[in-house]
Amino acid sequence: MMDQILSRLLENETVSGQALSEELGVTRAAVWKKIDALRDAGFDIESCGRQGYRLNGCPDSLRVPVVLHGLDTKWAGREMVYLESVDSTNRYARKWAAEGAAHGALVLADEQTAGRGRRGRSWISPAGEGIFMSLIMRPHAHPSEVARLSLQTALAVVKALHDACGLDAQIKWPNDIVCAGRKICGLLLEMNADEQAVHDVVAGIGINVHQKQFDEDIQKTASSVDLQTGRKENRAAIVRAFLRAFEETEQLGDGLMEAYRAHSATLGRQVEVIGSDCRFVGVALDVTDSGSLIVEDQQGRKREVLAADVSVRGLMGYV
Ligand code: BTX
Repeated sequence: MMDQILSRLLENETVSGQALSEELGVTRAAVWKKIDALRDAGFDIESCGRQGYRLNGCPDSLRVPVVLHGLDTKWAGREMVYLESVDSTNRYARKWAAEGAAHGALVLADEQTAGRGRRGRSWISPAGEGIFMSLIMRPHAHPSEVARLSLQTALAVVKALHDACGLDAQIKWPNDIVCAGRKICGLLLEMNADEQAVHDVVAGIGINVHQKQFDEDIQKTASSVDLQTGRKENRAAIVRAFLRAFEETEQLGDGLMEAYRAHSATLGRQVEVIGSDCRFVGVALDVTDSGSLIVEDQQGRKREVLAADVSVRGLMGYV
């Protein structure tokens, strides 16, 4: 009911308590209670006599009506769930996908208590500080084509940060989003597929937005959007920009790889490739359609490395 009231307040100049109670089939006292709860959550709601209520200001909230307000996408984010706290939006989204969530459904959380990174690592996800979201997709694709979605997601995040905050971020292969040499976003794509077909893909995106400091182990490699722009950015605006950018990047067709390369922080750099059974230094030359990195080693051999097998580090630091 809180979200229904919030939607009405976002859509209209003033909303009468009477109209709300009739529309929602509850007493005016019940409406008043919810208005109070919204005020507690930081929404600036003015009581204006008989006219009812007016919304004068929104906090930095990821509640569904706030994110939906002004969203102009066709399918991305058209169904949305917001959770104040969840273990992992990816875990939640995979379950929802298995239960039949639509293509484009989005899970958003204000906090994750067990945010997942790649290869069993964890993603630090403090309340109110970041964007933790998972986009569910049902692509008509062969499992081998899913790597493209991962490149597309990375590109959409870069575009969103540019459109919503004027930030020039880059992609550190395979898909960390970095700014000024520090990680501001991580991506984790998980798919449910058999040999012939992909049933669903969950693209998990964690963006550091308001953090001013980080745990000791990531202090030197992490940053946040606010630290980079010097402003307090709006999380809902970034989510909307991401959903829009995702639909736009889908239209790129063959241009996707070119756009990815143009925003790569890795290509053309000296890198160290570290795998369980290999370790070498070389120059990153290209990224293939299937998402692997081509590195020319010091003997002049071109070697293709897969994201699942190795990590890549710049010789001059993290990127
Ligand atoms: P990754 O394995 O590339 O990155 C994880 C590593 O990054 C950690 O081991 C740590 O060193 C560092 N790290 C952890 N938290 C942060 C942070 N907040 N900022 C910068 N560095 C950090 C990247 O994995 C994939 C992350 C995806 C997170 C999203 S959030 C929504 C969705 N749900 C979920 O459980 N995961 C995804």
